[in-house]
Amino acid sequence: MFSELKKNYIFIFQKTSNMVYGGYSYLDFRYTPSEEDFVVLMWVSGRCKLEKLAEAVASESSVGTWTEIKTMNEYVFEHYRARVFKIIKVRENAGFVYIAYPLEHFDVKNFNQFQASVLGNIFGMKELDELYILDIKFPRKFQKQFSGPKYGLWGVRKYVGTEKTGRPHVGTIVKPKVGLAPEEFAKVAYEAWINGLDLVKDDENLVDQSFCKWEERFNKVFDVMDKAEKETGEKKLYCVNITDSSINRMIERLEKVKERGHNCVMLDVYVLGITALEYMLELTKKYKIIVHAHRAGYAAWHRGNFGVNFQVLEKIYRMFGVDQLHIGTGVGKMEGGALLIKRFHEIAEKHSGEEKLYLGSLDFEFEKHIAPIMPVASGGLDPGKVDALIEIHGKNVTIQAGGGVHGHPDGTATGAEALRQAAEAIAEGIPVKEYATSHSELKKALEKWGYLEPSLIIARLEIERNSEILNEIVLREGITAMKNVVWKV
Ligand code: RUB
Repeated sequence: MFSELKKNYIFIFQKTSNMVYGGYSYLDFRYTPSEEDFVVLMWVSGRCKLEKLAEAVASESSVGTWTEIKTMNEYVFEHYRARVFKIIKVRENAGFVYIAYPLEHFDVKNFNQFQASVLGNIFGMKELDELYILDIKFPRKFQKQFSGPKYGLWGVRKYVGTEKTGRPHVGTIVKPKVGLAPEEFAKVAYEAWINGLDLVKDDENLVDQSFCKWEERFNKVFDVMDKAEKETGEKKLYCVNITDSSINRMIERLEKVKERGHNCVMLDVYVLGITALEYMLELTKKYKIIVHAHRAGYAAWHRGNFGVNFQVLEKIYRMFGVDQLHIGTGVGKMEGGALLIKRFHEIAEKHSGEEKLYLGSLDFEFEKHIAPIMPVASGGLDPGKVDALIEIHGKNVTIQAGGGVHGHPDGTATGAEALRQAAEAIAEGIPVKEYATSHSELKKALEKWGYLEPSLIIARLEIERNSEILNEIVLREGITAMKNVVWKV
């Protein structure tokens, strides 16, 4: 009974769906995207043939609508329409779709308008069962409108003084996430800094609660940071969270940060949205303040069958110019396997990269002036995971541990020492496990949390050598295999 109904429904739908894209064809398989086109790679599945679904998406996200319109003219269609230039069918009604959008379709440096076009209505189209934007290639001319990070990876390294040693930066998120009073918070921060950590940060959900008012916390932490810098002779970072739904409140906080000559703020970039982020970045660049970007909430876009891969957001954040960005760990508590997170690391650190279909990644190339950003690996880390983590990220990374510092059997001070020792081991090229034999703080951390053998991660990364097989799997099984197998490797 149910299958009969379903069959009828699909039949009726296919009959009536002849008009979804309004009588114009958006398929153009002979088209080669120009230097000025945006290229979008997406996974599409739905209730009619893949070609039709692709046309519907291209139409609705560019110049078309569900029916033929008398106001359409040749010029508009030729100049502003999106072109489906490649389709890889996995099933009759599902597959990978490549669409090119002309630069002139979009406003100048108005990302919201781009989002409303390419990442807008199409998610609500009823003929689609799945729509996942895997990647976007941003044309160079578009990138030229953005200035990129003021500091980025090398600016932050210069500030902290690690350009020469090249050791990973180490930091902590004060835990519990929320609840400590300013005095208690500052005490934890001080212990972390004087015992070797470079960075202390607020958690994503701590801003200005009644038990820990922003200004009081900021002033107290700033004072102990100053003290810690004098005592250790090292530059320290405090990523104070200024995120707010009120721009005015964010500006007020930023002014206070600037008045005290502080170096860094944190923004929850995904929840802020691009408008507020752009505005705040203009100010932070003017005031010469480093921006640490926490991505809380990104996974609402990134996971599931309707969504946008984090790598798209990452490229946007780099172009707009955050200095350090959470990109996942590959070994910790958050989603994302070694291969996927390695790709995210490349997008943060490298100038260019080749296409990797099995990861859903197009090739990329940043304009020269768009500097690399400092990748932040955070979430479920502890010193015993550092060797494995470095296999994915290399040394250009900030390693953050909340639980993995404050959960040390001897508390925050010893936990901070242990994490710094792990970073020193990396700088000296000695395995953390070996370094632990002569460093009791590190040894105790490994005893508590164990040691993740880097060989396990190396084996996962080596799977990439068989990229042809990975591509074959993805081309045969589609996004399910990509997400459930390749992304989890
Ligand atoms: C870290 C923590 C961070 C996550 C965010 O705490 O909770 O907010 O790293 O995740 P802990 P991501 O070290 O105790 O796990 O960096 O993936 O966005």
